[in-house]
Amino acid sequence: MKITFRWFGKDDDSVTLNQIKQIPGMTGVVSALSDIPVGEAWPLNRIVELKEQITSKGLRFEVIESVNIHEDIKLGLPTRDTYIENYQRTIRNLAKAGIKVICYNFMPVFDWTRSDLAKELADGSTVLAYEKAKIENIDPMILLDQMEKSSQGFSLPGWERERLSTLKQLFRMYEGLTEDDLFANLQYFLEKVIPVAEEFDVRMAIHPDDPPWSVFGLPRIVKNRNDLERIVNMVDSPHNGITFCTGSLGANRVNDLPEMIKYFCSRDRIPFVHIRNIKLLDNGDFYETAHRSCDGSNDLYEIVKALYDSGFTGYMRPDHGRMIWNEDARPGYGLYDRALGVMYLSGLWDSLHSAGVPVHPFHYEHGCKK
Ligand code: CS2
Ligand code: MN
Repeated sequence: MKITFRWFGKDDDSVTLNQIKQIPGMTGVVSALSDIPVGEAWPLNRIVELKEQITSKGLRFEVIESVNIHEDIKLGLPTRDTYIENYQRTIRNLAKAGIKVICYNFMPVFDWTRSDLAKELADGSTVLAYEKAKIENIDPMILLDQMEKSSQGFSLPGWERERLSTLKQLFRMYEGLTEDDLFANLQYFLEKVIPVAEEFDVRMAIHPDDPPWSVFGLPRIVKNRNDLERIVNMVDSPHNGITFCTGSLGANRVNDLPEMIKYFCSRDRIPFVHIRNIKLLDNGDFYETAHRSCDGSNDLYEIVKALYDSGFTGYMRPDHGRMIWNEDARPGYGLYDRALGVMYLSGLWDSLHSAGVPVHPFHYEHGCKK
C-alpha cells in the first residue's frame, strides 16, 4: 500500500506540500490541473510543472484525481469523438510525465452530492452530511426556476449561480437517458481510451457514484458490485480499473466492501483506494465521521485487512475528514483529520503486518523501510 494525500494545488489548497510531507509514511500526492476546462487536452508542460512542484518536496506524483469527462461523452452526442481524442492525448501526456493512475467518474451533471457541508457533531467537529429527504424533495427544474428569479443562493457544490443556465440545459439533455444508455456511452468511451491506457501503461480507475443511487432524477451506474462487474468486463483489462471509495460505496448497506475488495483485487482491478468512514442512519441518511471503525458504519479494520490479504500494492488516500481544531479548509479536505486517518490506517496495516503471515513488503518510503 502506498499512502498518498489529495492536494488541490498551491492556489487552491490551504494545506501545503511541506505539511503533507510531515505526515508519517506519506509517499506522494494526488492532484489535478483543475483550471483546464473539461474536455480539453492537458498540455505536457503544465503537467510537468505541477510534477516538479511536488517532486521538489520529495513527494511522488503518480495519481491524478480527476481527469473529468465531458458531458457530451456521457450523453453520447456526436461531438464526443473530439473530446475522447483530447482525453487520449491527456493520457499520453500524463504517462510521459510518469503518471500511473487516472481517477475519473461518470456521474451526470454533478460530482458528489450532500445536503450539508458542515453538520456539527457532538464533539464540535463539522462534517459533510446527506439527508435523503432534503435532496429527494428537490425538483431540479423548479429549483432552478426559483433560483433564476430570486437572488437567494443554494449553496451546494455544482449549483453555483454562474452555472444556472448550463444546468437547465443539461437537465433537459439528460431527459429520457436511461441507465443502459449511460452504460453504453461509458462502454464507447472505454473502448477508445483503454487501448491507449494499455499502450502507455496508465491505469484508468473509475470512482463510484457518491451517493451510490440516483439523485435529482439523473441516471447513475457505478453504485454496487454488479455495476462495477459490468464496467470492468466492458473492456477486460487491468487498465480498466476502479477507484475503490469506501465512503461512496459504503453508503449502501448491500455493498459488502471487504468481499468486493477481495474479488476486484483478485482480478487486478483496484489500483487506487479512497478510505473513509460514514455513519449510516436507519432512514438512509448518512454523515461522515472520523476514520476509526467504531466511529462509523464501515468496518475499516476488515477493509484494510481485505486489502492486506489481497497483497494490495496500489495507492491509498484517506478520503474526506472532519473539520477539527478550528481549521479553515475546503469541506472534507482539511489537513488534521485526514492526517489522523492516515495514522489509523497505517496502524491497522502495521498490526496486520506484525501479526505475520503472509508477509507483504512495506511501501512506506520515509523512515520505515525494513
Ligand atoms: C470526492 C470526489 O469522494 C470523493 O473522492 O471528493 O470529488 C471524487 O474526487 C471524484 O468524484 C472523482 O472523480
Ligand atoms: Mn472518494
